[in-house]
Amino acid sequence: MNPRVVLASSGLMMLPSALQGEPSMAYQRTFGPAVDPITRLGWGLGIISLSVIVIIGALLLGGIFRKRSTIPAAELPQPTARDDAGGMAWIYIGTGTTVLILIGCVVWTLLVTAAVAEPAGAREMTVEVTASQWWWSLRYDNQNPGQIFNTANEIHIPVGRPVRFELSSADVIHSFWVPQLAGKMDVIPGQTNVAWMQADKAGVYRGQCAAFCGPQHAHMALLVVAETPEAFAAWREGQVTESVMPATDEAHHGQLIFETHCAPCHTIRGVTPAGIRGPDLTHLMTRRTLAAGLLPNTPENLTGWIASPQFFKPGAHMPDHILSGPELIAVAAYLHTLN
Ligand code: HEC
Ligand SMILES: [Cu+2]
Repeated sequence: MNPRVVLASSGLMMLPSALQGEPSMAYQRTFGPAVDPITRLGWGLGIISLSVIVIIGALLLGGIFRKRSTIPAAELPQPTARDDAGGMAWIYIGTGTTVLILIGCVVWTLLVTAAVAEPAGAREMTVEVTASQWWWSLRYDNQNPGQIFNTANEIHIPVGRPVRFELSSADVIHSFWVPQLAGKMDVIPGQTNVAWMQADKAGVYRGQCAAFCGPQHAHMALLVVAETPEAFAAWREGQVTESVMPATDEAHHGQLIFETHCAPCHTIRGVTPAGIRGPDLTHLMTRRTLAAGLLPNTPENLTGWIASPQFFKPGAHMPDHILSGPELIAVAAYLHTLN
């Protein structure tokens, strides 16, 4: 069947209301320690620039609309040396003020940049982030190799602890930005940039690629879930585990179809270990969204996405698959077991 028909008949077209109803999607407006100085700087520079524009605009308008003398220029008294000196004084004052304001802005910017470059405390852990068109691959480092795991698009961090990020790109230039928690950092092919982030309050914070990286750039979001250290430890423990054999026949049938069609690109640890072109799906069902923040992770959206990723995200590097209806349902049933 035409995927559009499947989507329309399954209520998928009503995405916005589906998003609103999801309690976990209630984004919070609280910040980490790096954000206050950056926010103050942003507002400060904005207000200074705006004041300069307003003052210069007012002077310009004043000059344009000032009443002009009707006496012919030749009959005007010649300016004296004192008048000239007064005029020059204004030029010095104007230039001097401009230079001072600009130097002030530079110094302030440098101080803020230096202040937020490093966290106050020791960094809790390192997450390697690899940006691809148009999703985020995540690898949680650990001294114990058995504790290292991959996931995608949803970063979990413990509240109140600084986390280090090593950012690299698999294709073009991207930019890693979670505005409520930290400044932007470019993600550049062939280079590893380091950033850090700390959330002082539990919550779900939305991030977004902030450097135009192709047609689906706007749909390259990520979520940062900041949670208590206990909840984080529980999440991490779940993520480390390998996938278990599905219990039902249908899901098992779905797994076989997955191994044929999807394994070249997707890793499910314990089942299809080699796919790296698409997100790691080992614990897909623990994630809140699909396709880098594009769709809430509901059963309807998951089936719709497998049926036609190109309908939702034209140009995304996952092809539409020609699966029969029963095959589609079996694959979806299998993915539902990936907790
Ligand atoms: C050619 C490589 C490729 C193949 C084959 C492929 N995918 Fe994907 N898949 C991707 C890419 C790339 C993405 C990320 C798309 C994006 O968000 O831009 C993705 C995303 C997904 C997602 C969303 C994951 C998330 O966390 O957002 C699911 C679920 C998924 N694929 C399932 C499947 C299934 C099921 C199949 C087999 C029927 C399959 N894929 C076949 C490349 C592939
Ligand atoms: Cu981008």
